[in-house]
Amino acid sequence: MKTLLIIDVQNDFMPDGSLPVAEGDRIVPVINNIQDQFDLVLATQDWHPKDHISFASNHDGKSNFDVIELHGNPQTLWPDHCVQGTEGADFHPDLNTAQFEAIFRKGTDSAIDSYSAFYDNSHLKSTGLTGYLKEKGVTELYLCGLAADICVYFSILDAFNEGFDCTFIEDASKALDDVHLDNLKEEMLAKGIKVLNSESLF
Ligand code: VGL
Ligand code: ZN
Repeated sequence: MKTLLIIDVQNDFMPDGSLPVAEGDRIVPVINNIQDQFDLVLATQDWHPKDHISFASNHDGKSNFDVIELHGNPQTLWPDHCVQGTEGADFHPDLNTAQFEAIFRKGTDSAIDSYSAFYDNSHLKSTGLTGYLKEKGVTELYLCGLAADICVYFSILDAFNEGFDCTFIEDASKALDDVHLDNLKEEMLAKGIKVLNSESLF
């Protein structure tokens, strides 16, 4: 079953949001256009409590984009974003959500961050997505969304490690840092993850 997993196409990651991804809004029509090419369409939302550990505002003396150590791993401190129930956490208003069979929310525990749709950053807790996909009989997984070099990338990596056949849809995604994404693309291709543009889905 051919499945599309749309990562974090939320207002706070749009150019006028609190953690803006340049041209993040440009992918919305691209994603709307490809949904009919899939048997199953799923989405994620970054969904943080206000006291979330990834917010610089919750650490005295720290600034946005500082990096601290958390559970032995580096943790970037972000501007407050995607706070549960706020407009910033909503999907972009033009994103067609009618076909979403399920929405998985992540980053809901104030004490741990979760870039991937599958696990938190320290692999302590699962979102249940692997079990859901396996029960549905999903084998081929196509991923897109925001930010390409953070949450999309870590979701692809976990999906690949869980044994799914993974494809990154490049023009339906935008990165916080394009140079970083170029390096990650090389890494993904070397592992056997496919990279394509949406036109090849038709
Ligand atoms: C994301 C940084 C912090 C993302 C989420 O969706 O890529 N990035 N939280
Ligand atoms: Zn977040």
